[in-house]
Amino acid sequence: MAALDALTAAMREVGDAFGSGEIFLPELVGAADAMQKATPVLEAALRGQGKEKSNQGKVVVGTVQGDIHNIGKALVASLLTADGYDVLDLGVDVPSDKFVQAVRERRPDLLALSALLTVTAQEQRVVIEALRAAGLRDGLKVIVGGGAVTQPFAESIFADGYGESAVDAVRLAHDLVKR
Ligand code: B12
Repeated sequence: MAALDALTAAMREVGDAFGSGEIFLPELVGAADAMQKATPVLEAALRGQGKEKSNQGKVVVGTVQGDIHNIGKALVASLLTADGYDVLDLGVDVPSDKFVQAVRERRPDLLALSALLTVTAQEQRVVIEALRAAGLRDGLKVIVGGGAVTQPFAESIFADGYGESAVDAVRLAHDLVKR
């Protein structure tokens, strides 16, 4: 996971440099683009390592409505895929009804929600409530993460797990999904 740590640290550094006015939006977007291009390379390398795993369970991932941050969520999807999960990535800015529809049609074992903005973290609650209202919450494990999310927040919205990193997402999947 050294490559993952290096990429994540580099992106944080770029974010800090942007925040302090050292670099500007084109550089930030360029770094984000490089990071997104690195993700499938990392996924392929991880898949080639160790024993081939498959059929670990079905997962749906997405960044919640109002939030267009893709990189962390894409890493979560890639690491889970590399670990043998069958992952459907719904993308970014995903409304709650789209999550509900995907869960209804696909019947995943796990739903992974990402939010990087303080304002959009609340959307994770909306998704969980919409799933409950649709009668789809029982038997489904929901994990949450992203810079705007904390363990106490995850507990307050009745998520089944919180992870600080994409590696945590894989650990949570192992713990929560029993096939
Ligand atoms: C890159 C970036 C962007 C890019 C996104 C490009 C893209 N295609 O994704 C662009 C330039 C588009 C962007 C836009 C904006 N951004 Co921005 N952005 C960032 C930045 C610099 C890096 C985010 C990133 O990719 N990090 C690298 C990845 C690998 O880390 P990560 O996303 O945190 O994900 C890891 C973990 O969180 C975790 N994880 C993530 N999801 C999940 C899910 C689960 C289930 C689990 C278990 C784990 C998990 O695993 C990942 C890998 O280990 C951050 C700064 C920062 N320090 O985070 C700001 C930041 C997130 N942005 C911010 C803001 C405010 C915005 C804008 C609103 C700016 C504006 N005024 O327009 C817009 C948002 C528009 C919108 N509606 O979404 C703020 C959010 C503040 C807040 N708390 O609300 C931040 C923190 C910057 C700051 N310090 O102010 N941004």
